[in-house]
Amino acid sequence: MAFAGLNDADVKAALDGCAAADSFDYKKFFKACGLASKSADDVKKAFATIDQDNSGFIEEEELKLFLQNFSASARALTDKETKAFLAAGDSDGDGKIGVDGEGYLHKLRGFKYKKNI
Ligand SMILES: [Ca+2]
Repeated sequence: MAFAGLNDADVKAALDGCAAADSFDYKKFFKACGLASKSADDVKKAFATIDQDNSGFIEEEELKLFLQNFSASARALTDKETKAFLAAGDSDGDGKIGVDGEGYLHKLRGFKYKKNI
């Protein structure tokens, strides 16, 4: 089974969609791979895997290798992509992402987030 219980074909499609440098868009990617419609618990588990040093936060270096959690042969994100991705999920401006990935879910789901999960 693919990363975070996602469908292999969906993950492949999501990765294919951002194969070119600087084409990564987290909203597009989360939707394409199915992570956007997973429960908060599943997303939390997925982000816990990305937090490779178990610091409780996803730091820039970990985020840069985000795609490789989905496929070992995937590319690293460019600096530009990493910074944009980081800024999107960094709700308090401390330069890192909370390990639950909630910042992204809030943006993807808007106000429905709390009601639906
Ligand atoms: Ca970490």
